[in-house]
Amino acid sequence: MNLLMKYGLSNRFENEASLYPELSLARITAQYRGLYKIVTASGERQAELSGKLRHETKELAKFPTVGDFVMISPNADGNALIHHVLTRKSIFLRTAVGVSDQAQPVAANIDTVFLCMSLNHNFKLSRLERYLSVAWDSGATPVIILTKADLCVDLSQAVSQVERVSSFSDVITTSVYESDAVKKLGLYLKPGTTAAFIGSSGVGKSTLINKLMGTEVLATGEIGKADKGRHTTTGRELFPLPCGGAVIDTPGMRELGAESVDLSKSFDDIETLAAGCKFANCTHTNEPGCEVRQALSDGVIDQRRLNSYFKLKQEAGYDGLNSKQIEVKKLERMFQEVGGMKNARKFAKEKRRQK
Ligand SMILES: Nc1nc2c(ncn2[C@@H]2O[C@H](COP(=O)(O)OP(=O)(O)OP(=O)(O)O)[C@@H](O)[C@H]2O)c(=O)[nH]1
Ligand SMILES: [Mg+2]
Ligand SMILES: [Zn+2]
Repeated sequence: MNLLMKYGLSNRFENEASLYPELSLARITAQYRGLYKIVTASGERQAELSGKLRHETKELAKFPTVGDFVMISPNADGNALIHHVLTRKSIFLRTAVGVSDQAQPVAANIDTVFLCMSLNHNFKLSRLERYLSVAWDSGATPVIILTKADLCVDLSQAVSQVERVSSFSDVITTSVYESDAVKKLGLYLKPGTTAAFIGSSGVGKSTLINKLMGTEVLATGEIGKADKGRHTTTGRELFPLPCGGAVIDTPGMRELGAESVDLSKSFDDIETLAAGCKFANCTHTNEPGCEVRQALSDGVIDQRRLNSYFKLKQEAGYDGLNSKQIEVKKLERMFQEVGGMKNARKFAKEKRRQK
């Protein structure tokens, strides 16, 4: 059997790989100091970038990362050489620490992002909103996992709070003391799919993955340790699961950059209200005919959620822009590498015509 079938391989990638008959298909399972751990049809091995690929890749986000399907050739020294990265179906990015303006790839080709938050003192709705925005932007579907349900005093209240900020996502609660986690998460882990676990250190990501694997493969740690800034999981790694799907474990991410966030999905209620404001450039602070302020005074939305919306909008560099302007700004960013605003305008015009 092709080993890659256990590692989330689907037809889409098999088809694209057939365009390179002289190379073989592999998936990146881990990455450390310039070296990659990959799995091929027949087994695991190490790989490095070909000189050409390294030279031609200008953007940090375009470098191969965990979850990428790549085309390789054997190399004399035993390590394989990576020549191409197959077209990604999704990419989870974070703003790199210490490298300004460059987004760093966290995981590629993920179908589901399990956003984990624990129900004890890690519980913070604004954090979840931020994670949700970044997740929607990745192209994968976020599913919210509230961990450590055993430590929560009022579970139904916590869940309804979370449901209010996550209109499009499923919400799941788990606890190590209950055995149904595998069943709950298994729904999202069909063969040929990949899920990534994202969330602060110590919320129980590796604990859940161990449960899914049915063995204690991964080290798990004490939350006290994690609070002091140490992570139990130190690198990202992709694992095959008995149920057929593949999962990526990640270390807790301190600051997930809010770069290029999709506000329309995680704040769809506010964005919908905003569309009805009297002025197209309404800032929802003191303008007459503001639907957002109206909803606030009617108790339809609360101040905390509105503050999160403002904060995220500001951080994303979209402060003071309405949703149409945000779209233009996004296009601008998207097209920076392929010819700038001229192309973006053309693209936007065509898109408008299609509507
Ligand atoms: N009470 C309780 N503790 C849990 C639960 N799940 C995990 N823990 C504990 O929380 C601690 C951290 O769990 P990990 O799985 O290592 O957390 P992690 O998210 O992988 O952390 P990093 O690898 O640092 O990002 C461990 O001591 C676990 O035993 C739970 O449902 N209830
Ligand atoms: Mg871990
Ligand atoms: Zn308004």
